[in-house]
Amino acid sequence: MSSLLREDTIVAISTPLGEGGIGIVRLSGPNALVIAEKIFVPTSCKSLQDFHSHTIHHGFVVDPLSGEKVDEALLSLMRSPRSYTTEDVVEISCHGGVVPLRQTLVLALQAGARLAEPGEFTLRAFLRGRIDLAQAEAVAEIIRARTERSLKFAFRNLEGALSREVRALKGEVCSLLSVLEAGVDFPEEELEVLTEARWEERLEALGARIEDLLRTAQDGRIYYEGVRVAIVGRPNVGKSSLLNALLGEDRAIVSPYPGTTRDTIEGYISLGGIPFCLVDTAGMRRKAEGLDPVEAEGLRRSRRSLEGAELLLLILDGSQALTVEDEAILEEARCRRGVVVINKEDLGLALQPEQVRERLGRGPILIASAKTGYGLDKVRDAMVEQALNGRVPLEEGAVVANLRHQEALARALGAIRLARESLKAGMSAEFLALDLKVALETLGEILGETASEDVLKEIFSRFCIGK
Ligand SMILES: Nc1nc2c(ncn2[C@@H]2O[C@H](COP(=O)(O)OP(=O)(O)OP(=O)(O)O)[C@@H](O)[C@H]2O)c(=O)[nH]1
Ligand SMILES: [Mg+2]
Repeated sequence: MSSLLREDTIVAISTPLGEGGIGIVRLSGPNALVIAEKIFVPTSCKSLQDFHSHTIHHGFVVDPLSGEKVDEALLSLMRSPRSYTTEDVVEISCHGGVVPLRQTLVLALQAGARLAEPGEFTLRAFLRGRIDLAQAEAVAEIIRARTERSLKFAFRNLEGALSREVRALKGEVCSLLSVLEAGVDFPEEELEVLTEARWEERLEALGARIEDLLRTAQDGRIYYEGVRVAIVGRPNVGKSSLLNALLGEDRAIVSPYPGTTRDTIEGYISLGGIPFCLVDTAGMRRKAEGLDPVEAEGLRRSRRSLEGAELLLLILDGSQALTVEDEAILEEARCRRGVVVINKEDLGLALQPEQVRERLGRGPILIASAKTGYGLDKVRDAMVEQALNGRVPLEEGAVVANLRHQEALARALGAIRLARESLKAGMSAEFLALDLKVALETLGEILGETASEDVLKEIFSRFCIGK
């Protein structure tokens, strides 16, 4: 870990590159002030060294060699240890253009700073002990959050919801271990300190708590990763119209001619806090013969979308009786999660939900009109319900959103189960202790206490530069 914690001063542009109101160049490290002093001239003409922590100063970014002003800017100063990294941090808010930001960055580099690696500011906050690894990862989750709900989960973890839970689990494992170790020192009293039944109970409760946490990973994932929905149906039933109506924009071409959509078209919406990726597809035809190569490729893509989607939005034309093509698609959808929409309600219904039910079995069948908007709220609700698949929305507590955490928890659970088996098999206390130590170490990985340098590098390389 020590080789990752370097004593130099790093710099990066911390805002996205492009045109914006402002852009920020951030410096962190023991020489942050010395370097900033070389390239920033405050209008007050005071020395930066005299500025109090957590103050903002107007001035100019100046090239120290030519004395030329590069940009007008505001400088914020956060002295160690009350800063993001716990080091001295200086942030220069420039005008938000690529050139002023790049120039300021180059001047800082020439003045002795080193270009920060991705996530290095957050890495320093972690290595210097301001946050643990689970919290550092929550920072990346906040930046990547795609809905309000996933942001809420990530924020809870930044505030330490997951870390507290993991620490509590570690505390329980430690307490069991200390009892065991006392027993090892006095073999004749082995396990007597706690009766065997009490051991079973405690191990079981521990396992159940880890299982609860793991369950939030499954339930939480859809809020982070979203749900892929394929809009399928035969040509001309109104798939693209429904995509447009759900997105509230004119995304896909709609026409009265069957075979309008040839390629797959994607759009994103957030429903019930879940990000949905809607994929409009080319109408499914029974026979691929007689299609031109573009249509044939469109059909192949439709198939791929149908197979790759977690949810189907199967569209039928309600103004017509079921066709052989509809039946074929309904047959494929039988074993899939999804919502059937009987569309074109405004034209009068020639197709009743019962007729669809006979062919489908389970799953919601709704009547709607992409044209008038009739029934679309019910379609949205049904999509959320199907996506949740009987799970209740997660209202409070820690939510595991990260594969690394999930994997570590699963290993810890495995170790606890092994411990229970060792106990049942009447193995000696050493074996039990071994399993518990594995659980302890694995839980420590989540907080970063026992994470290797490679693991840390891997995690922080996925951050953006300047974070
Ligand atoms: N009256 C009425 N017409 C609709 C409705 N939905 C779609 N249409 C019409 O049906 C025709 C086909 O609509 P599209 O959305 O292009 O159908 P599609 O399923 O995407 O068709 P392909 O891309 O060819 O597979 C268009 O003329 C739409 O205006 C509806 O709810 N009511
Ligand atoms: Mg279409």
